[in-house]
Amino acid sequence: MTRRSTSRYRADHSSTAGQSVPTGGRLPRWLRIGVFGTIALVVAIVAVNLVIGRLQPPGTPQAGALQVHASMEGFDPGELTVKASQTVDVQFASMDTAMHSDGGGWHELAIEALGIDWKVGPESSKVFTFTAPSTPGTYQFYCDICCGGKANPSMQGKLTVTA
Ligand SMILES: [Cu+2]
Repeated sequence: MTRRSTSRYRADHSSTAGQSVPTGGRLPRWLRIGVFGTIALVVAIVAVNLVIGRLQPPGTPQAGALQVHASMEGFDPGELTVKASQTVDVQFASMDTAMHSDGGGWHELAIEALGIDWKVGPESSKVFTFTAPSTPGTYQFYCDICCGGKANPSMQGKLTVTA
């Protein structure tokens, strides 16, 4: 008697468990498709906005000024070339939004040897003027604000002063 009731219990238990697995914890198919579709759409909109944002630098580009864009990926361009003793305008822009938790979208372009330390806020640009040294050479520039600071290899650039 006890054996029978035990086996019966087991049979009942396993059958209900077997039924509850496919339905329990899963949303209906139409809802899953809807949720997936909404997420995919939101991701697509965010991606498109990021790309458009990257393509359009903040502020109107000033004629004659060298354009340097900074983002979490680094400097664009990463190499600048100027002539010795030349006075240069550089329009330095941050392509990142204030949403960046690391640095809040601020970027820097610093060359210690030349006393350059330019900082620009999120999605904005600023024109800086400097006079290149009279002797040719190369200078590393970097950003010390965002991820990893000065040690971050992507936030590095090179200024070449030609004769
Ligand atoms: Cu930076």
